[in-house]
Amino acid sequence: MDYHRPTYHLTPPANWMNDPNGAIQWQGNYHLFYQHNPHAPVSVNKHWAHVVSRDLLHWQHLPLALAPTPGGYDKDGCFSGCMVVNHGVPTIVYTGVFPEVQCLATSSADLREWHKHPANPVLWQRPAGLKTLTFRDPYVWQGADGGWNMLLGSGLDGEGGACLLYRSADLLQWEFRSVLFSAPASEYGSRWNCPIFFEMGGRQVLIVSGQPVWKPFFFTGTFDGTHFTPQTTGMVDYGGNLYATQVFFDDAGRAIFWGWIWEGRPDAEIRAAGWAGVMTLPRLVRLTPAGALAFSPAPEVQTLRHAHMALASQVILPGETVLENIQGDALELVIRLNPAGSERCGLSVLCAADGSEQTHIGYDSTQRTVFIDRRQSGLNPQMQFGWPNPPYHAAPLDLEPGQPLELRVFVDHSVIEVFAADGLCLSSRVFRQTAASTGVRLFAHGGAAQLEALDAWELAL
Ligand code: DQQ
Repeated sequence: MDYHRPTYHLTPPANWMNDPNGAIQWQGNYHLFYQHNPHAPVSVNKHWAHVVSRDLLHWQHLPLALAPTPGGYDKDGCFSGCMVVNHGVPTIVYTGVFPEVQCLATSSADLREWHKHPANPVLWQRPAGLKTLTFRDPYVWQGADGGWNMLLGSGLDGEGGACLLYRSADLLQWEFRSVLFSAPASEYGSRWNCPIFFEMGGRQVLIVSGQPVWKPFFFTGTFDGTHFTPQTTGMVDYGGNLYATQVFFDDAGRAIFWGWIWEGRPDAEIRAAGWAGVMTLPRLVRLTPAGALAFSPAPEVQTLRHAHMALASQVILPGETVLENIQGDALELVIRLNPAGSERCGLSVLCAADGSEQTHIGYDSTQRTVFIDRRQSGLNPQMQFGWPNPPYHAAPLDLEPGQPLELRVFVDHSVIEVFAADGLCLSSRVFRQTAASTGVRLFAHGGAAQLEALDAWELAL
């Protein structure tokens, strides 16, 4: 029994998963594609895997949508991209590698059989006069005039991450328009992957994933048809384990977000497990009054709730309180906790009975941050934190005096997703030493805290 394998998050049936691709609601069903190596849990030889769901949670795995063509323009992989509907024809726009070129594939109306377009690659020339680094991950949308726009994730050598804007009348002939936007490498990475660009609440939203910082960022601002001018910026997820995102609008007009939660454990362990990569829970995206992006679990996630456990309001004395009636490794925990006189307070999950391993999630009143602390998370000597991913992550959260911390914490074996009431989220991975570490504790340090309410549910599909 692989006790690290999530049970209610989407994972590949076997082998490798990374970026979500081509998300769409089509004929009522939710379709999602993802970067997949069907032959090994290793990040090479990317195909597009395909899953379908009626509720964003229960997925049926369908035949692979795209595979590299030996000797072809995508011989080294079918990299990330998007889906558009062109005159009623479902069309994938993706990057073939190497070198990076943009390609199309179309399908019958059931989205089951994909055919690469004979005109591929439809875009291979890079803009003249620019020193572009990457040239990939098309995000395509139709303008009010019926013409097509495409953003490519790139970087300008010596400057920073950048998005390139192209225009086309037919998805086949593309003309370079502009560098839509770029930002300093020191803060946002030198190469951008998986750009997402959409309008929300009167603002234009840009999301990019930056290498080599391995973080997704958002910007909200204005778009004049050629250039994007940001007014706000922030992190999409503060947990340090999330990269490469998609946002699509469903038939009800909801902006639904997917992201790839990566492993961060040694290759030998991944090979032994036989699978790698997890998709986030479906998240709804909204704009705060200040123009920042905020995230919350899609309401459908509540349908996963089974046995309910609860704890009444009580003082949490300094130290740790072991909860006898709440435990598990597939849980949702909803906590309302007033930090009161404590310096740090919160809950610990995946705890060993003797406390020797546990993961802390809570509020630091001295730093004014919500945090996930994995410094005690595993005795596993092999455990490491992968790409630059330290064991402690924090997000700024200003609680007013007397205002409780409100968190929804999802534990799914090795996955933890934390949502704060104001829309911050932290996604993380924890590889505990033993399957028996399923305890839940409350803690307060530097003073007492006041628990207002704690509800917990076992979650299952
Ligand atoms: N993953 C894909 C690329 C993308 C990167 C390859 C981001 O298209 O830039 O699997 O994780």
